[in-house]
Amino acid sequence: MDLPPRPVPFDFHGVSMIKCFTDNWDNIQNFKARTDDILIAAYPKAGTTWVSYILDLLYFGQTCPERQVSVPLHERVPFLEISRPSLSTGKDLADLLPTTPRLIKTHLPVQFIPKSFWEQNSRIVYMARNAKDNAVSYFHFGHMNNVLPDPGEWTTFLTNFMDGKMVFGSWYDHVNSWWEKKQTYSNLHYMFYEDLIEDFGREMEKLCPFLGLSPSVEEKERVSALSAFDRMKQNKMTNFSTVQSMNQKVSAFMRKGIVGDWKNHFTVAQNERFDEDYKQKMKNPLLKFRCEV
Ligand code: PPS
Repeated sequence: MDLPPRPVPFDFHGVSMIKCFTDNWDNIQNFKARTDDILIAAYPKAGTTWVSYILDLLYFGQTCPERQVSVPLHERVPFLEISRPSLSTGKDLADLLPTTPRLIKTHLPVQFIPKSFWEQNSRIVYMARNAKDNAVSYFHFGHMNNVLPDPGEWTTFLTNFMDGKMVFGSWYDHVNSWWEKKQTYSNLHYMFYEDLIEDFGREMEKLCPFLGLSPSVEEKERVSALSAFDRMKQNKMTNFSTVQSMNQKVSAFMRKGIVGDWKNHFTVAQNERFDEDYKQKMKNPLLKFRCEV
């Protein structure tokens, strides 16, 4: 079967984007957020799906068990900015969500978030992942998902990552500007993938009060068990096996789910160059990432 040609990124208000995330722009910008909406924001491949599933289980795991086995996670937590021919747009799916709260996913950099989220003071959970593992995950995803530009060879991809020539722009700008936003917008919970890997229970103790939830010990254990990597990888509702554009024979969506896979990809020279460049771009001493746990 012939695959459709890969899209070519273009500059969109200073951020590298592709058409399927900008075609529905006016409708996205006019999205009517509600006070009780929860926006799950992350740079691509930072663990968006993991957080989405955790929130979905916390809110609806007990009350809507049938949804858990019949509706894929990407429909329960629509991707706000996506618009693909002959499929409902993420914005329309979000509008039609029957749940309260509505859980909505986005990869948009902070300056592109529809203003109604700020006006409504909606809760936002931001997930960040260290740049090296994030780049590796994005590289493999680019190969398996034909909606994205061709990532090319690893060396080229890594240079493009460092130059911010990625769909949704620069990782450095994304994590920094969301971090800055947290200083003035208190309804934003900033999480790290590495922390969640290291101590899931501890991170739940921070997340649940932010969400206004106080699940029982048993409920927290259930969420922890169901959202474990291997369980999500086996679960057809969370492993994206129903999404046509993804060729999971090339690389699984639930690929490795670890901290430190970058060591299997970066050469010593690439790592040195990356670290040097990183120091120039990541000057805020309060925003610290861990590349191993
Ligand atoms: S996307 O397509 O941008 O929304 O991808 P995203 O969900 O942000 O990131 C995918 C990576 O997250 C890993 N993942 C997990 N890791 C640990 N535990 C759990 N439960 C989990 N769920 C998803 C997924 O495996 C991708 O990372 P890599 O490194 O490629 O394995």
